[in-house]
Amino acid sequence: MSHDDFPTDHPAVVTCGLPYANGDLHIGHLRTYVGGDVYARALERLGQETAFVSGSDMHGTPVAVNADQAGVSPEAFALDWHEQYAETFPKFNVAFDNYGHTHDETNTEITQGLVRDLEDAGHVYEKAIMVAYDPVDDQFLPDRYVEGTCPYCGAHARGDECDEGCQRHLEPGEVEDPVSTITGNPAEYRERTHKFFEVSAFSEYLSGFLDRLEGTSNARNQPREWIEQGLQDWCITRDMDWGIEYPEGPSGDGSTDLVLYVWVDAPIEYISSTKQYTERVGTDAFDWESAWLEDASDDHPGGEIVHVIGRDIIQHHTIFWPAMLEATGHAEPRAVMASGFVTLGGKGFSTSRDRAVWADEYLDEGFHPDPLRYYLATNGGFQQDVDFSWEKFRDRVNTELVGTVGNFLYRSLLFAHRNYADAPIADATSAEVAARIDEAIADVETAVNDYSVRALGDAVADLARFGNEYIQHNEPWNLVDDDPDEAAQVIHDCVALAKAIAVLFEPIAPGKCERLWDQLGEDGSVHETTVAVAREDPAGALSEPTELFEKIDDDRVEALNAKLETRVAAAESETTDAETTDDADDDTDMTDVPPLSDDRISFEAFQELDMRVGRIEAAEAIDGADDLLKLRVDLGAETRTIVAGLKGLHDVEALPETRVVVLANMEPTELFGVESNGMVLAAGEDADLLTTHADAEPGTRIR
Ligand code: B3M
Ligand code: ZN
Repeated sequence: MSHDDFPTDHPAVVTCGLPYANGDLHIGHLRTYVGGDVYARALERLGQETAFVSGSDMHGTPVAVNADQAGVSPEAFALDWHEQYAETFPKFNVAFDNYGHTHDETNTEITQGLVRDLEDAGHVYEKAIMVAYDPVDDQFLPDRYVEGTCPYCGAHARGDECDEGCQRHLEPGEVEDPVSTITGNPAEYRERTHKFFEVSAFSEYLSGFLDRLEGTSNARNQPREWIEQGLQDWCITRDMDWGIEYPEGPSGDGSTDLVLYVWVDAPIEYISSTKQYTERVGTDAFDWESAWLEDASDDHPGGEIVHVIGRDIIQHHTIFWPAMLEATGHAEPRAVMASGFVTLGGKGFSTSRDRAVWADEYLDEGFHPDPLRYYLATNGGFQQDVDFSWEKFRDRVNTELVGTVGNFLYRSLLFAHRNYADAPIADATSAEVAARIDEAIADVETAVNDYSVRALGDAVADLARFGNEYIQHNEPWNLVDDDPDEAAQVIHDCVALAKAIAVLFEPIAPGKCERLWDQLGEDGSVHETTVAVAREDPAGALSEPTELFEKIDDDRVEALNAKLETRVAAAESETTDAETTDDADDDTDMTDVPPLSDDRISFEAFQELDMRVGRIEAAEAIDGADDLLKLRVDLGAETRTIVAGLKGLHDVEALPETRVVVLANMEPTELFGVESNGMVLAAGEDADLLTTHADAEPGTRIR
């Protein structure tokens, strides 16, 4: 890897986190895939040799538990979903160069080889640990087969992650009060010997790696804290049948009846998928080894590896994975882009309650994929959470895609077609417009080097805005008769701008830009062009244009909302899905309510809590903090600054004037450089704010 600006001389590999092959994809899942696809296309636009790869994650308990419920084998279950994903991604113009899966031969071989290399390098050891076991059902309970209490924060947690609390990865044996998710039986801990990868030996390397790492800042900041707290070694085996078998050791004594932990073979699929791409296109087109293998003797630093992931899997990609790569002579990732989550109308998606806009459903409604790509890519910074609602979607489509980009293209091309079709328009693009196009190209280059998918979209929207002002200001329709040369120049400039938009907008709206390319009478595919083509004179052989983007009207939005509400109500009335095992972004199941505490406190103890009615005066995001808002809260006697984990869960603009309940004598604490003086009380995963029933004045004591 280099740290030179893109494009570099090394091959790049852009990867997307592998979806677990265990259920339908909704539009929230699409954010990282669209982000990765936009980024990979943009790199290619700069002339960077790029492979864009991913695959389905077939193993582990997220798949096995759902397969159990469906009553089929994990293999058949996962393959089925894998095939569906492989069909769905291209429908959203997410065009992987290779989309494999973790259970195929390539990945099995590479994974077992890599684990052997880890062993050979002395980085793996055996240790007896306590693992959860169901004595009634007589089976071990790895990962999602067990639930309990997080030992770090006390939240309800899965066996392998504190998904509802502090988000930590949990090692086997860590979750407290374990209960089997299959039978509901209380589990016990039994001793078993497992294999551990010595991650702690890489602390120093990883600190340096994080200093070099590019991408989004959340991917550097969070892991730094984990390293400071001291890294634990990582258990890489599981008591399961489903997974990649632990390889025989070099002396033959390493064989075990264990499988590898899913998080070992999952990222290795990034390598395997790249290898499969090379096998298909040949090493001249793309050489997977020069991308993934580090060869210092050859002054060969490996490729530019860019991982695009959701922010819940930062730890795996910035600690475990780079340590594995470093230990086995692989290239170091150059960047990790970790996206925020997508919420639906301000709340989490819930697959069990059908509270989702499904990927297929979006297409079945007749929507083109590109407007959704634009929305997901540009509605917020990559690390911020993005809220989707049909209203917000309508607004951005109607204002920006139809009103700004589409409007400029249609009015320019229609005018040009009517007056100049087939005729050369003017000799060259004017200096003013050529300079503006150069500026847009520079914006795109900066966006790529800043890993900002949103800035890519903004660069084009700004260019179209300029186009609208340009045509409006120069009024070519008034010049056609009086000054035909000047009219021809203006319209030539507009067509040149349209061509530049086609080239620069292709990463975000590839389908629409191919159509625009056709309308412009240009040869071949816009996908094959690089940014330099945005500066070339347009072909000029225009066909009759049609509008590129369609407006969404209010009735449509109402109908779509009504459909969603009806479905959610129907799903909620079927209360039988207590055992659902949804993705991390799912709402908490109501059946998860923990038992009431037996530890009683005295009235005096309660009196020590100084709880007050507060009124939020102002709310704003805090730079660098994924979940936090800075609130100014009127507590009657004084106004306090309070930091609260409400970001992405509440509409920031709607918060002022909300009445809340505040624990006023909470110790002050500093979060992201802001001193928080009190705690705003809220219920559950969605941070449902506690408020008062009538209008108790700010400062009123709660008793
Ligand atoms: N299969 C999905 C997730 O936890 C998981 C990603 C693997 S990436 C190597 O988001
Ligand atoms: Zn926790």
